Amino acid sequence: MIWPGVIEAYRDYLPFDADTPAVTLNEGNTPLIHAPRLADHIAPRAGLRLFLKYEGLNPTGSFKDRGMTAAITRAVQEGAGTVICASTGNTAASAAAYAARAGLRCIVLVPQGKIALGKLAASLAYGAEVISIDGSFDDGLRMVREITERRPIALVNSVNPWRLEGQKTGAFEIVDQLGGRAPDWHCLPVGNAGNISAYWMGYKQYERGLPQLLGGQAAGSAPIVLGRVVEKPETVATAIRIGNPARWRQAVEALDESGGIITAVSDEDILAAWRMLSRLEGVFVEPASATGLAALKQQIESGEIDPAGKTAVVVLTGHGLKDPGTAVEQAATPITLPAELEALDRYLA
Ligand code: AN7
Repeated sequence: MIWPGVIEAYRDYLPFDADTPAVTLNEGNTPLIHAPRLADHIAPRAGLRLFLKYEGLNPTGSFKDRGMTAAITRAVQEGAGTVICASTGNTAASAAAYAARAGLRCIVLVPQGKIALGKLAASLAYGAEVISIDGSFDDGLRMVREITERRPIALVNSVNPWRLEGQKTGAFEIVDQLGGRAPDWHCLPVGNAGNISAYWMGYKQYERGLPQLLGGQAAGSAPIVLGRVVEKPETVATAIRIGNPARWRQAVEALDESGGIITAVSDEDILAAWRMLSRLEGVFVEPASATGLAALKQQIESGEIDPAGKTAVVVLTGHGLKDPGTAVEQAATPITLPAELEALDRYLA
């Protein structure tokens, strides 16, 4: 069977009519990878069942595709000709791809110099008009919110409720993949706070149990943890370099309802978690995507989370190839040898 994408797969749970044609790239159906080596590393001998929801395997390399299929399907239904978003990169790439598929004009605003190379490359390749602004994601979001009040352009940031409708399907898949019940802990990075809000909607709607939510923010961009807007957010995890999340209130509600935790993790801990994912389990993600794991490790170490016999799912939101620059910076330099057998033999000695 061909996986039809998240709208067809879960249409009964989504507010689309039966005959609305989906704009889809067959997103979703991403693997839930069992990670016993990693579990042993962060919680030795605790019997933690740890799973990685590898959202980097979506068509444009991030979880954004789940929400974008819904937002673009809706935009087409409403007769939009142009869509716009502000983005730290992944929303831009996803919007650009689905807009291309639907034949829509796509405009994306990105913070100059703060978007990872793979995201810029993809947005341009899909034919979006990429506008680099001398400001932050938050500045861009304010601009696109205001311009869409003034002009007939569809806003496809996660302030658009259809984005959350699509993204909540991640919760349905996790429950299905775990054999019909929610995990004990659901861990993920928090930037604009759309995804954590969407997952909570999904778990509640599916009615197969509720997890406790664990959200991780980068320490230099942690408005929800601090309880105040961060004017100049900074972090190596550029995807979540966001100082004033649009879904702030909804995320706090979800955290409270679930008995969850939101915590800040240092860039150093994000990169350590990022390295663990590649080296212990062979799963390459972009730095922001490791934030949920860094948060889980921190909370186990501090004793806030008891891992004994628990099931935890860590959502890995974006693929490692999104940010090759950081990956190369963080890695050892490749070894250089003459093209001679003896040189290789000496190296191996
Ligand atoms: C890899 O692309 O905000 O809390 O403009 O790319 O739902 O915002 C990206 C966010 C986590 C945070 N991981 O999710 C954008 C953008 C990755 C991301 C997040 C993002 P939200």
